[in-house]
Amino acid sequence: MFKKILIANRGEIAVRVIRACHEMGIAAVAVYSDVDRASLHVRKADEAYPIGPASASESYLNIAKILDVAKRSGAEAIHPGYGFLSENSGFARACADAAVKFIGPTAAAMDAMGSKTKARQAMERAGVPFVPGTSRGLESLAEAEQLAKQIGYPIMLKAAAGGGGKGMRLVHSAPELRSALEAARSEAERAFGDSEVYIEKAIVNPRHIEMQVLADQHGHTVYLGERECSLQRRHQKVVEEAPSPIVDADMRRRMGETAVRVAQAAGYTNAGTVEFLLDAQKNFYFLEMNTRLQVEHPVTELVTGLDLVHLQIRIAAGEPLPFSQQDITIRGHAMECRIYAEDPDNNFFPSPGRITLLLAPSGPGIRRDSGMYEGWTVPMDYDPLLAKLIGYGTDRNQAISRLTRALSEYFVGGIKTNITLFRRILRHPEFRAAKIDTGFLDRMLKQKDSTEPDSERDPQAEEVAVIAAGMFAMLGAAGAGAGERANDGAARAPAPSNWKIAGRDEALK
Ligand code: MV4
Repeated sequence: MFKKILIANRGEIAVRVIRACHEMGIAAVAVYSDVDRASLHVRKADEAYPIGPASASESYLNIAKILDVAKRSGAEAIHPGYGFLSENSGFARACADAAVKFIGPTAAAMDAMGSKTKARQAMERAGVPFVPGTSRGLESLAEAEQLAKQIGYPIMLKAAAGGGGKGMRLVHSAPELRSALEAARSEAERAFGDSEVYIEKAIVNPRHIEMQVLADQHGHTVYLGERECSLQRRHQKVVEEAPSPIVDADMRRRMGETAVRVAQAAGYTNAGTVEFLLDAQKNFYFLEMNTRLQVEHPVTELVTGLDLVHLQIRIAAGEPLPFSQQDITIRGHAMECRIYAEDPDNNFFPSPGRITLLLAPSGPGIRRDSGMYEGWTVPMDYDPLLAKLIGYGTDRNQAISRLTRALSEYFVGGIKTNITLFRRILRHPEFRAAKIDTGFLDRMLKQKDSTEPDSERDPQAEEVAVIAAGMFAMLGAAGAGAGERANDGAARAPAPSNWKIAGRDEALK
């Protein structure tokens, strides 16, 4: 087993991996950019090395600097987390060349999944169902017109090098095709330096369900069940859960076995995720494979009882999987909220800044993976994911009620977060009934929220409340009538808790 691992990442995922290292008796090496000197992952690691300025391309994406730290620190392996270099096959190759173990798949397996047209060709050979369409780049508008007519509108144009919705265009009818093709091509060229675009039948308001797989270096591949990831906004996931409320045991087995075939066709090792789109008739289609540990991995950990990061490390060290498919069972229900430093009342505008007060929830069935602490300043240079709050229960309703309770305990002062948004999602009748597809959140955000008290909905009322709270703080809690309320409060609605008032008062300082 490794004695020392370098974590080539920051924030909550770096903290998550450091924790696994420490549980396994492995020393953890952090790297940090100039603006991350005081970040939590640096504080939790056993050693930490600066790797350059805030700009990711000069720090967390700089392969030479990271490998230099690996050499100087004596780290035998690198965990890339998610984002940054995690799906960069050049980095995996550079690690191999430097005799440092990359905790993830081989560069070749990453490349096999990197191009969507290549991946579709491989899936065709492996007999995996994928969305009808072509598996090679479009040559001309005339060819696109002919194929679209065969497949039937609506169709989707996608960049072969794409992912996350970039270079993707939904086309409803033939007259739109020319400009959509031009737009998809130029977006793909700009984003990936590769203008290859292919065509797929569009699935209208699909569900997005993904299957976790694990493969060791001895030819064993297993699936760990699915995650429902349909709740997203602009290709950014917001809430994920496991199991998916619409997947039954038979469908789980069929999807799982398909995911294992996908992984085997790519010569995949370590942890990976196979993404599927589900149509209204519950047909599932292979979409793409993510060759990394995903943000939402904790929901799978909670319902399987497995630790994916421990297993990633053990697989990378050459150990065989310590269980087989029959040993894996799904128990209970888990749901994750992604806490972002962004303002849901102002078009989800990023909200970096200093965290003046942090009241963090815990209690039964609650897991919190966080990269923040009180007094820390959230930098504006990176993804705004601050923390993940995960609820676990015997069933979906219990997971939701625990999560709702924990959200009401969560208070992050000094910056805006999307915590209020989750309260709205979790009590939405359609969400409660699990009627969620990839269009749910946009539809909900367009609706007027009739269940929200006026004070929380009306931005002006909020401003008034802030001014009132400011005056309250200026005058001091005693002088402003905290005592009076204790005397005459009985006649009115229940007075807000003095503890809550004191906490919020503190946040205004
Ligand atoms: C699709 C689709 C419908 N039909 N492909 C969006 C991100 C990229 N990974 C694939 N995406 C989609 N591909 C076909 N043929 C709808 C989406 C899509 C989507 C997929 C997963 C999660 C959220 C989504 C939001 C909008 C569109």
